[in-house]
This record gives sequence, C-alpha cells and structure tokens, in this order.
Amino acid sequence: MPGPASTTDLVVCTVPTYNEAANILPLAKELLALGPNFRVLVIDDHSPDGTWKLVEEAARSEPRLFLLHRTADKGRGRAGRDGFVRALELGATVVIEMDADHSHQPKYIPVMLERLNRRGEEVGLVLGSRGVVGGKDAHRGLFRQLLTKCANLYIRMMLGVPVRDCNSGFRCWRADTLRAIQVEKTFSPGPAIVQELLFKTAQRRIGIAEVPIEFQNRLHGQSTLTLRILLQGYTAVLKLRWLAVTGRI
Ligand SMILES: Nc1nc2c(ncn2[C@@H]2O[C@H](COP(=O)(O)OP(=O)(O)OP(=O)(O)O)[C@@H](O)[C@H]2O)c(=O)[nH]1
Ligand SMILES: [Mg+2]
Repeated sequence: MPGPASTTDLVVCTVPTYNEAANILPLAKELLALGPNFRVLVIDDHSPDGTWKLVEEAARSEPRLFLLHRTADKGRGRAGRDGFVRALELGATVVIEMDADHSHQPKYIPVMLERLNRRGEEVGLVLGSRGVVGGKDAHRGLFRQLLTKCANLYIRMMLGVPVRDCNSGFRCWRADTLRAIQVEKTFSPGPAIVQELLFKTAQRRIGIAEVPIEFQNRLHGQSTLTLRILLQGYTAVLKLRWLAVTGRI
C-alpha cells in the first residue's frame, strides 16, 4: 500500500555517533533544513570527545533536535536499535538511518522519500545504494572497494537478499516496516545490525528499493571499523543464516 505523500510524513533522521564532534552539528543543520517535518535524533554512546555535550547544548535552542545519551550497553547495533525505538515513540512515519561522518549526503533523502512514497508500488524500505546504476563508491581506495564487493557477494549468497548494496547504512524506513520486523528485538550488538534488519525485512517479503548514491569518505574524525569488527560482521551473517535455518528468526 503506498504511503502518504512525503510532505505529510514526520521524518526522524537517526544518527548514531561515537566521537563525531566535528561532524554532527553541521550534519544536523543540513538535515533540519530539508523541511519543517524533519527531526534529528542523535544516539551517542557517551563519546569521549564530547559529541553528546555539543548536541545537548544545541538541542536547548532547537526543538527539532533530540539526543539519546547512552552510557551503558554500548555499540553501533544497540545504539541503532534504541534510536529506532525512540524515533517511533517520537511519532515518526518515516525513519532515516545514516552515519554522522558525511558519508551519507542529505541531498539524497528527498529522492529516497519520493521512492518510498511512489504511487502504485509497495515499498517499505529504500536503500541509498552504491550497487545500482549511478551509484558510486569512487572516493574509497581500491582495497576498501574490493572489501565491500566481497562482503556484498557473501551476504547475498548467505542470506539471499535481493539487493545490490547489502552494507548500506543509509536507509529510509517506513515506520510500519520497523514495527513489522519488531525492531525493538534487534539483537546485533555491532554494525551487523545493518544486515540483520535487511534480512528480516526481506524475510517478510516487504518491498525493498534502491536509489543510487555517491558515497563520500568520512569528512572528519576516525573510522570505528577494525579488522576485528570486519570479521565479526562475517560471522554475524553466518549466525543470521543459522538462526533462520533453525527457525528462530
Ligand atoms: N552510538 C554509537 N555510534 C557508533 C558506534 N560505533 C560507530 N558509531 C557511529 O556509526 C556510524 C558508522 O561508523 P563509522 O566509524 O563511520 O564506520 P564505517 O562507516 O563502517 O567506516 P568508515 O567508512 O571508515 O567511516 C558513525 O556515525 C559512527 O559515529 C558506537 O559504538 N555507538
Ligand atoms: Mg563511516
């Protein structure tokens, strides 16, 4: 069933942060400028660089900016889960999920919303995708691009999800989709939340569309991606397959 027009959606942009002090406020400003129906929810895991303090301070004079300051149970996946739950509590009809480091450019959000709400199509999730015609990962080194390609191939084979960019953390969710996949029960503690939610959406046969995006390198700060996290990602996908085979998800 097509959703309401994008102009009537309450769009909550969820942005998990860990040491993103140089990135977060300019990004929040850009997101809020997309329209009066936009809210920004920053989910910070008590960043040592004080990201949460900057957001807390800015939120005092900006009623459309919200902070979820987490001090326990840290991790990208847990922060993402709590962010989705809070976004639904805020009354979101559409939830955007994106990184704070300017890799995901706000200019694509209206395009993603248009795709989500296109008449006559049943789409419950739109991915900002590097894997479809027009999508680009050009600013990344060859090695990182190769890693992404291998990971995509592996995930598509293991999970059978019908999309080209299984690693995209730039996504536009219909609130009903998040409720249907019981987002509050998300169990991935780390970045594998991206694949867990994608898999659960595909399992329920909810329509998934991809719009091309040009992925940018992070503007400021350091990546949280390590070899350990990368390997954990591969085992997390195996675990998802196993849980599905044994009928537990
Ligand atoms: N709240 C919270 N956010 C996190 C955590 N780890 C990463 N993030 C945020 O999640 C987003 C993605 O993390 P990145 O470090 O950019 O990881 P990546 O995009 O795989 O790696 P790069 O492309 O190299 O930047 C960023 O906005 C981070 O600040 C965490 O433990 N808690
Ligand atoms: Mg990043």
